[in-house]
Order: sequence, then C-alpha cells, then structure tokens
Amino acid sequence: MSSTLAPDAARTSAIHAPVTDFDPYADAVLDDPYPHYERLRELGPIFYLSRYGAYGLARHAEIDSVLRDSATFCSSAGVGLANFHVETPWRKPSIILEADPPLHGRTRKVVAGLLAPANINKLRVTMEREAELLVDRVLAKGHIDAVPDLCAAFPLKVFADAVGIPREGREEFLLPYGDMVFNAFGPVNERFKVCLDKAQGAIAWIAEVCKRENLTHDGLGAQLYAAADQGLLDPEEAPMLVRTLLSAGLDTTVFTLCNAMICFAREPEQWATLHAQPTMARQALEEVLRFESTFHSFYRTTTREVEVAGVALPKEQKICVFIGSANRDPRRWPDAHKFDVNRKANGNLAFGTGVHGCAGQMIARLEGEVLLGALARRVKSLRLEAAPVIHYNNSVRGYDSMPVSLLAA
Ligand code: OVV
Repeated sequence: MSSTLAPDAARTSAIHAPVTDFDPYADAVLDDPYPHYERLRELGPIFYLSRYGAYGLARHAEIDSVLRDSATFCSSAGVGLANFHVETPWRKPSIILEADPPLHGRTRKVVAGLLAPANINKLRVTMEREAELLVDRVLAKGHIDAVPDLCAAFPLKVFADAVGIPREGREEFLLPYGDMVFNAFGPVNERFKVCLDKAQGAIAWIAEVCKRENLTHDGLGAQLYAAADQGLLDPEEAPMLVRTLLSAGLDTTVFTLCNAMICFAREPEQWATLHAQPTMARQALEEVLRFESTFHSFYRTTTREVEVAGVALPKEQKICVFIGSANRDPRRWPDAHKFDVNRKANGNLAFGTGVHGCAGQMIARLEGEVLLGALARRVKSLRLEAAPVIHYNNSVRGYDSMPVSLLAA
C-alpha cells in the first residue's frame, strides 16, 4: 500500500484526504485484512481509494456517524461500488436494502415486525432441538468439516425452515445466491463476474421459491404475503421481501458460525471459559461478531456536497465503510486485537447501525446463541486439524472448509 497526498492539494485550500492504491478485494488482503486495516486507520479519519474512485473510512467513530446519517449517505444508489443512479444493477434493486425513504420506511416496518423478538422467539425451541441433533451427529463423527457439517447445515435447516421454502435445492442454490449478493457489495471485479456466471441457476431457483404457492403456510415468507393481504405491502413487494430474507439470511449466519469456530479453535482457553459457562454463548457470539466480523465492507453514496472529517466530498460520491476495521479500532476497543469472551462487545458495528442496521440481527443472534450454546455444553475441546480454506467474497468473510476434531465432554 503506498500513499501520497491528493493530486491537486496545491491548487485549493480545502483539506485533502490521503490517497492510497490499497485494494481491499485482493485475495492476499482477504487472507488477513487486519494489518491492512491498521494502516488504513493510521492514514487518517478518511482516505481516498484511487483504484476505485471511492473514499474510505476505517475508524469506528466516522463509520458510526456516516451510517447514522442516512439522509446524507444514502442506500438507493446501491451499497456496492456501482452507482445505481447511473449503472444498471445485476438484479432488481432490493426494496429495503437499496432503498431510501419513503419506500424504505414502509418495507422496513413490515420486516422489522416479522423479525422482532416477539415473532422469532417462538422459533427457539425448534432451533434448540435441531442444534442438539446436529451436535449428536458431529460428536459421533469426531472429525468433521465444520463448514458443511455444522456451520452451513444449521442455518440451511432452521432459517430456511423458518422462511418456509422447500428442502429441495437449498444446498445447491442458497449459499451461491448469497455469494453473488455479497460480491455485489464490492466492485464489479473478476470475482463478481465469475460468480454471476455461476449464479444463473440459483437466481431462477430463488425467484421460484419466493412465490406464495411454494411457501409453507405459517412461515416468515407466508407472513410477508399476509402483510400484503392487509395492505401493508403492494402485492409484488411480498416476493421481493422473501428474496431479501433468502439473500441476507444464509451466507451471513453460516459465515458467522464459521468465524466463531475459528475464533475458538485458535483460542482453547476461550473455549474452556465458554464450556464452563455455556450461558455465556450470546455474549461470546457478540465478541465473535466484533473480532471476526462477517461483513467487512460496503458503501454509502452522498446525496449532497458534504464534509467528512474535514474533507469536502461531492454529491454522488461512493464511500466505503470498513466495518471489519471499526470493530478492531483501538480508539474504540481496549486490546482490540484480543478475542475475549468476557468483553462487553456491544456497540460493535457488525450489524451496521442506523435505520439500515441489520433487520435480521435478532434471529441471527438467536441462531448463533443456540448452536454455540449446544456446542459449549457438550464439546470439551475442539481442534483445527488442517488449515481452514477461506471463502473469497467481496464483502463477507467466511470459509469453505474447516477440518476440526471435537472431543465430547
Ligand atoms: C441486508 C441485506 C443483505 C443482502 C441482501 C439484502 C439485504 C436484500 O434486501 O436483498
């Protein structure tokens, strides 16, 4: 990473951001982004990513402020590098993620009700039963690939059941579809293009399972159609929001579970702490989300000329927020680089913040708490048997494979 002063610093009196040719999407960066994030934070509160023509934020305070000001830093231009105001997106824009008021407020209200604790806590018992079955199975094996056997298996069962989609096709299509969705939170690079080529079958499958006739009668999907019946949504908005649930709800939770497994496999003492006190599962999960955030970066777009950390930005300017860096910012977190389940990690930005903060965060936490809790009660120790295989994606961080051995308590 090289950095210089912005090109025309001499000609104007405005403060210019440091410029860097850093590529957040290079494989080598995704292998271990944290030393790079540290350099980005040290560049200053804002910097310019010359390869992408976007500004970047890597400190907690500035990212928090930008995410809280959704009027100035909007989402309707897309949350990747492509500006939907001038470029055609790869699919019809989401009516919640890639929307501003007033559309966003209306759809968000429906989805927020759907995913509120009062509506999802009834899923806990079913999730706990599934978690027990899964832990039985992996303990019987002893040696597993924690990605397919545990981290993917759980959400593919409990979340897809909760939405109410068919069993057939889940393994083949759900994660590849999400992979595409999350690649689109970055630039239209080679990774994006290769993924889009491979995603065609998944795109068709998703469109099909979002239809009312293919959903169970009591799931979250059916509840979205019921909201449309009540006039809270237009009829064509119900399948769009089922698509949102299936876009946002699988890869993210799968990778969060992967990241939890990695954190604990690397820190046996932390596992010992959780094993001794399994009710710490929810707090421990929060620290996983801080320490190994699932979401690493995405964009906002300015709706007007605005100053950020003293730097004047034009209208329609893309700004990248490095969530994975904010959650390791030593300005915000003492011993930021220490994974510590005793820490109060609340205030981390893993789910974003502000009006676009993750609508599914409570069901995501529920899934994580339930599986981690079941493991904590019954697994005495876990060990990485070989190097995990990272899954390269433009915005989310997780694994394709993670050979682990488990010892029953
Ligand atoms: C938060 C999120 C992630 C991915 C997709 C969507 C939302 C969507 O609305 O489709």
